[in-house]
Amino acid sequence: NPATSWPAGKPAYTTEYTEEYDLSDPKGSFEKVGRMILQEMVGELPGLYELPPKEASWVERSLEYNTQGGKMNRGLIVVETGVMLLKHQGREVTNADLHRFAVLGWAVEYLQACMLMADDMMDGSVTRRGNPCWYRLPEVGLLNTNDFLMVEMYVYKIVKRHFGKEQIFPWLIDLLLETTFQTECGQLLDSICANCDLEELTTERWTLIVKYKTAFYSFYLPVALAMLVTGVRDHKAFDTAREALLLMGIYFQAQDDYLDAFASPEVLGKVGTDIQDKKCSWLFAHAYHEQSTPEAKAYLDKHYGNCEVQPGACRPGPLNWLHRLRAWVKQGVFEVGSEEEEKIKDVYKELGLQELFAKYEADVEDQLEEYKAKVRDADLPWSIFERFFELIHKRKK
Ligand code: GPP
Ligand code: MG
Ligand code: MG
Ligand code: MG
Repeated sequence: NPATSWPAGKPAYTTEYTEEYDLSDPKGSFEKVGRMILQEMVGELPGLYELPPKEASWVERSLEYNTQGGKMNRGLIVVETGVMLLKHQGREVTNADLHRFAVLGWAVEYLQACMLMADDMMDGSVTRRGNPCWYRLPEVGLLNTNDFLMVEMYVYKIVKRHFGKEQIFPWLIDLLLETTFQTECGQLLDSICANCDLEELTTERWTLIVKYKTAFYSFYLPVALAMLVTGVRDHKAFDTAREALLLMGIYFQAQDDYLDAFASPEVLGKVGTDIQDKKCSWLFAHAYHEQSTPEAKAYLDKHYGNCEVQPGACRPGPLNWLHRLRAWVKQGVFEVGSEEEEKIKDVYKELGLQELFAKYEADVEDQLEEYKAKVRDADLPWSIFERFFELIHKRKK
C-alpha cells in the first residue's frame, strides 16, 4: 500500500515459523506465540513509530498487563478448531498452520483485552484477573483510553503482520471489524440500562444485550476465524456454527452474571459490580420479571443500582483506597459490598434463582444436543462445539 509503506521497513511481515508448535502442551505453545507477537509488536515502536524508550516500555507494560494472564479460552479454541477442521478435511496439520491459528487466537485475545480495559472503566470495576484494573493504577487513570485504543489497533497489526500478503486478509479484517461493532452495540444496550426503569430490564432485553456484547466476539469469532483460514466458504456452515455458538455464548454470559453475585472474588479474580451498576443481569431480569414476589420487587425497586457504599468496601471510590486494594489482592482478601448488595443476593436466593439457573443450564444442554444433526449436515465436526461447551460448562470462574 503506497499510502502506508513508510518509513522504510514497513510493512513488516512474518510468514515463516521456525519454532516448533508442540500440541502436547497447548497452553505453553500458545503462550510462546504470544511472547513472539508481543516482541514483534513492541519491537517496531522505536524504528517505525519513533517512540522513545519510555513510551515504548509503557506500551510493553500495558500489553503485558492486559493481554497476558487470562484463561485464554478464546485464543486456544481457534487453534483447536483449526486442527479439527483440517483433520475433518483430510488435510495434514503443519507447523505453519498451528502458528497461524495461534496468531489468530492472539488477535482474539487482544480484542478481548481492549474490550475489558474499556469495560472495566465503564463498569467502575476494581479488579481483573486477580490484579487491580489497569485504569485504577494511579499512573494510568484516563490514559487507559489511549491504551485500550492501542490494544485494539494491535489486533489489526498482528493480523497484517502474519496474513497481510494473503488473499484472505480483507475477510479476516472484515470479520474482526464486524464483530467489534456488534460488541459495541451490545455494550451500548448494557450501559443504557443505567438510565432505564427496572420494568425495562426484562429477560428479552437481557438476551439481546448478551448476544451482542459477549456471544459474537467470544464464541462465534474464534470459530469463524478458524473456518475462514482453513478454507470453509459455505454460508450454511457459518450460519449453523453461528446459531449454536450464540446459544453457548448467551449461556456463558448468564454464568458471568451468576458468578458476579455468587462466586468468591478470590476465585473469580474480579469483584462483582452488577448490582451497584444496575445491570440487566440474568439474575436481576429473572428475579424482577419471572420469579418475583411483591416484597422482593419492592426491595429491588428501592435498592437495585442504588446501594449504600460502605467506606472501605471493595467499590469504586477515591484513589486513596488503592493501597488497601493492592494489599487485599496480595493477601487474597476482599471486603464484601454494601449491606443492601448482600441483601439483594439473599433475595435472589430466596426467589430460587440458583435452582432456576441449574434448570436453565440443563435446558441449554438439551438445546445444544439438537444442533448435532444440523452441524453434521453443514459438514462441520461436532467435536468443535462439544469441546467449546466442555470448556465452559458448569465453570466456577
Ligand atoms: C462483558 O460484560 C462484556 C464485555 C467485556 C464487552 C465490552 C464491550 C465493549 C465495547 C467495551 P461484563 O461487564 O459483565 O464483563 P465482566 O464481568 O468481566 O466485567
Ligand atoms: Mg464489566
Ligand atoms: Mg460491562
Ligand atoms: Mg460481568
